[in-house]
Amino acid sequence: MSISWYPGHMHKNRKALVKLLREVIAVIEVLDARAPNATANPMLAEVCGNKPRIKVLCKADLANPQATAKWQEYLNTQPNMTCLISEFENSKIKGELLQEARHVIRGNNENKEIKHELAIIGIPNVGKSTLLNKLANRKLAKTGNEPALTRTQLRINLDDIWYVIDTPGIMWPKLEDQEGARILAMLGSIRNTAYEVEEIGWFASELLLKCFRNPLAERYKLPEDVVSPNQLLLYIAQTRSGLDKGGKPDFHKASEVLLNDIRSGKLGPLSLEHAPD
Ligand SMILES: Nc1nc2c(ncn2[C@@H]2O[C@H](COP(=O)(O)OP(=O)(O)OP(=O)(O)O)[C@@H](O)[C@H]2O)c(=O)[nH]1
Ligand SMILES: [Mg+2]
Repeated sequence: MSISWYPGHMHKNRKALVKLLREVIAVIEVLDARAPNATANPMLAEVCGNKPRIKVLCKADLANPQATAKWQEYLNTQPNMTCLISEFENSKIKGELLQEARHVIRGNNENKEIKHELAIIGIPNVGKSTLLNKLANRKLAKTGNEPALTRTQLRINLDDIWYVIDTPGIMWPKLEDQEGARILAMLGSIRNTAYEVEEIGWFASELLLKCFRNPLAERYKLPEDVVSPNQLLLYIAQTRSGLDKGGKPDFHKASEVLLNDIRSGKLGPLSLEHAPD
């Protein structure tokens, strides 16, 4: 099944974003540190035009630190762009972001009379609202592990000069790269009505067996003869998620167990993409 997810509210939110971006001095583009390429919305480059972009690799605590550092190094070489890293339990991102934002306006003379706005943008469920709360030092925006939770823009002032706006996550109309789309589904950035859970469970099983065998084996106490996606999901069904009403292994539930474990970091740090050399 081909994955596609661009509901009407995202089209509306895209229009609102275009309007907002006319006002802001820079954009903070949030990416998932585990897959900075797949979680980058290609439509945003066009929407942002020449606005300075500060990319923030969020959920870095769920990724491999060396791989994330390489992504940061790579993204910092791109024109008109700076890259920062954010982890759940680490609040240094606030100081770093404001330092970067001041750097952006330095050429325009930081005028105490002018208010400067920064928009937090990105695809759903990458950590935009969590970042806003970190910048505000309190929970002002609703957060949660489900895509498209934020439905309207939320503007807050950090001090007399700086304003930050949280925006709803937006996708783009056609997901040309279906491999990337499966990664997005696996990480929870796409609503589960837009894909077959078992298909993504199978995709995740194949990828983990190939590239992350050790954490997988440790989490599920996996016997060595479990080598295929079918065997892995069957094993999870037998040992964890149980049987369906007909007494057969429930592959749907097994897929959900695996996907929830990936999303919440129970398999340890997973970097699914590597920065170009
Ligand atoms: N481990 C970890 N989890 C995070 C981090 N940032 C966000 N999360 C979790 O990821 C989930 C999504 O976070 P949100 O901030 O709601 O994501 P969002 O980008 O605002 O999502 P939408 O509003 O749907 O577009 C929540 O369960 C957060 O607790 C992080 O740095 N590390
Ligand atoms: Mg949000």
